[in-house]
Amino acid sequence: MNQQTRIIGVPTDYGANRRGVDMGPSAIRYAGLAKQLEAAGVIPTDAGDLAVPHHAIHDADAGGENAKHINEVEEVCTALADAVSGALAEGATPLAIGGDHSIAIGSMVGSARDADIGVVWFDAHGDFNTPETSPSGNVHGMPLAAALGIGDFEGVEWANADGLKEENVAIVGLRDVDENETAAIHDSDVTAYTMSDIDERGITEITQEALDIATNGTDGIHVSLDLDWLDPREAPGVGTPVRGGATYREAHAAMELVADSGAMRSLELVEVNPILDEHNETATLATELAASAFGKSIL
Ligand code: 4U7
Ligand code: MN
Ligand code: MN
Ligand code: MN
Repeated sequence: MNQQTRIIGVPTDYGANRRGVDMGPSAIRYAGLAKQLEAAGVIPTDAGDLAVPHHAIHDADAGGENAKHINEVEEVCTALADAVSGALAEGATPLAIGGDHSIAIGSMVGSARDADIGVVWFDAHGDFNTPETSPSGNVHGMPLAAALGIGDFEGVEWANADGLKEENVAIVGLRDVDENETAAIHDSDVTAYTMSDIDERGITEITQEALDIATNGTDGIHVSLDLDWLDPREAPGVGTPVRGGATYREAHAAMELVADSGAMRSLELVEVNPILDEHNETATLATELAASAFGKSIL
């Protein structure tokens, strides 16, 4: 029987500083996600969108300077964690579509609820801040630290991913990291690869090494794809673009290696901002990369 995948829409922007990323799920569906997944040979079902609390005046009421909208983020991530673990329990691979990257806390907590997991994190950014170190207070810059229970996140039950260890986390594609994040990444057992590592050793070797780290002794991996991992020329529709990112072919090559690993238990596509996009091309790219991660092949 073909693999089932369950699309879970998470239309939230509470973790980000830009409005519009909450429209990501619509844009990604409209770009043809279900068709792409079918082309990859998987059977998609769509669970619809999770309910996201409504705020009429979003920025005037951020609630908590150091971690803006943390209560809303908790509410959304708790619901997503249940949806992710529920899909897994029913034999479907959860595919969360965001939404800003704070949703990754929910994905990882849900994916690691009844299993030991690894994580491969494709991103321009470290997402390793804590409320204490964050220069912005935006939670989308904190999900890895949250899931690993670092700093202020230690013992924060809703945010900590129980079955995830630092030594099974690999970040790929870094090129914009805050000073405090650099120190925290060095202090941790997380492995991080910069764009320079990709320049020197090539996307295939780096991705394979990241997959080896994430699969080592685990039951499977969560793959987190922040579209700002790609170069802004390929993916202009993101809130925090950084020049010098992965090319179109490098991104596909990496996702094809993910598929070859046979280890992916959950996937998320985040940070697509349709307001900043050009003709929905970033959302379209997200659907194509998801297809590659699920094993779409040309011949
Ligand atoms: B994304 C930043 F300060 N590090 O913490 C921060 F540069 O999910 C950016 O990777 C975070 O897009 C980017 O706000 C979060 C900033
Ligand atoms: Mn608010
Ligand atoms: Mn990110
Ligand atoms: Mn990013």
